[in-house]
Parts: sequence; structure tokens; C-alpha cells
Amino acid sequence: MAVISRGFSGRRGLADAKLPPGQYLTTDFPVLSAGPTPHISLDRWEFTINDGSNPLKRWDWKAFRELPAETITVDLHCVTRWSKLGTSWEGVSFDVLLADVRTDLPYAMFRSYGDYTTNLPLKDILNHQAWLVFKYDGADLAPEHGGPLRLLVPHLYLWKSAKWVKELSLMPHDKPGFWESLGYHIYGDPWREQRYSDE
Ligand SMILES: Nc1nc2c(c(=O)[nH]1)N[C@H]1C(S)=C(S)[C@@H](COP(=O)(O)O)O[C@H]1N2
Ligand SMILES: [Mo]
Repeated sequence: MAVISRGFSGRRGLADAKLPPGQYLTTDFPVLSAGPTPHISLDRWEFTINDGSNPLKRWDWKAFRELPAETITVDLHCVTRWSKLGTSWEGVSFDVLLADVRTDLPYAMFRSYGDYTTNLPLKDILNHQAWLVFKYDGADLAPEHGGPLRLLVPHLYLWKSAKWVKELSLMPHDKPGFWESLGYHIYGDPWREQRYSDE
């Protein structure tokens, strides 16, 4: 006789409450890269912010690592349906990076070494929603996961968290990045299951 407990079949458990629709939990850390892992030497590394025509900010590695950093613990949700809960990172928030940038431009395009791009509304990277991270789980970020530095925007699907990031361009209008041009959703909220552009 098969007995199915109502508790298991009919109620969402504690872990499920943290899992967006259509996602499953994983404990390993899959690597998803559209191309080869770029190798960036730290003495040539830089991160810049521009407004499309003018440079606004520039950090080399030494200057970047002198910025105030914080440790954050967040859940990751990949559009390929895996989610990983409670991941721990160290990095610099965009509240710090944009603190003295005055702009009316409401959209952002991130560009990576290797030329991956992804777009976000500027308001989605402010107020402690996005970081440039250089450590994962207490150790220097591995190259395949975006080291030396990647974007982390945990409230959106993980394709928005550009690895090997090098540039933020502020824009007057939203524009699709790499995956967004290939049919992924322009915004990508996992809780609204915005996977593809027709959803
Ligand atoms: N530069 C760059 N960033 C990227 C990607 C990529 O191909 N290139 N893939 C994205 C996708 S689709 C996902 S799911 C996550 C995967 O990050 P991970 O390989 O650390 O798990 O990185 C995102 N950032
Ligand atoms: Mo992805």
C-alpha cells in the first residue's frame, strides 16, 4: 500500500519557499559559459564606468581592492532551472561604486573581457542589490566562475551576473545584451519566471 503523507505532497516546505517556480535545488556549482574562460592578468585589469561617450570612473586592481568590501550571502537562480541557496561572496556594492556618479541615464549595459554583455535597469543595481565580487566561499573567485571579478545580481536570473566584467555603460534606453538578443527575457525576474522574451 502506498502511503503518501499530506505533509510532503500538499505543503510547500521551508526550502521550497526560497525556490522560484520551475527551479530545483543543487548543492554543486555548475559552470555555464558561452565561450572560453578569458585569462586576465591583474596588472592589466581595469573596471570602468562610462556614459556612452565619456569615461566617468576607472579602477585598476589595486585601487579596486582598496574600496570598502562586504560579505554577502545570497541565493542563485539559473534560467536552466538550478538554484543554489546560501552562497557566500565578498565584493563591493554599486552603492559604493556609483556614490559620486551623478547621472540621469536609467539603464546599464555590462561588458566583460571576452565580450559578453548583459543589460539591467540602473535601479536594479542600487540599494544593495548588486555587487562586483572577487571572493566566493572565502577564496579568490575561480576563473571559470568569473575570476578575478564578476557581477552578482542575485534577484535576477544568473545570466545577468556577468563573469569577468570590465565595463559599465550607462544608457538612456534599455538595450538587449548577449542572451537577451538571443531570446532570453529583457529583465529576467525568477519569481515571475521571466525566462524568455515571450513570457
Ligand atoms: N562573461 C560571461 N558571463 C556570464 C556567462 C558567460 O557566458 N560569459 N554566462 C552567464 C550564465 S548563462 C550563467 S547561468 C552564469 C553562470 O555562472 P557560473 O558559471 O559561475 O555558474 O554566468 C553568467 N555570466
Ligand atoms: Mo544561465
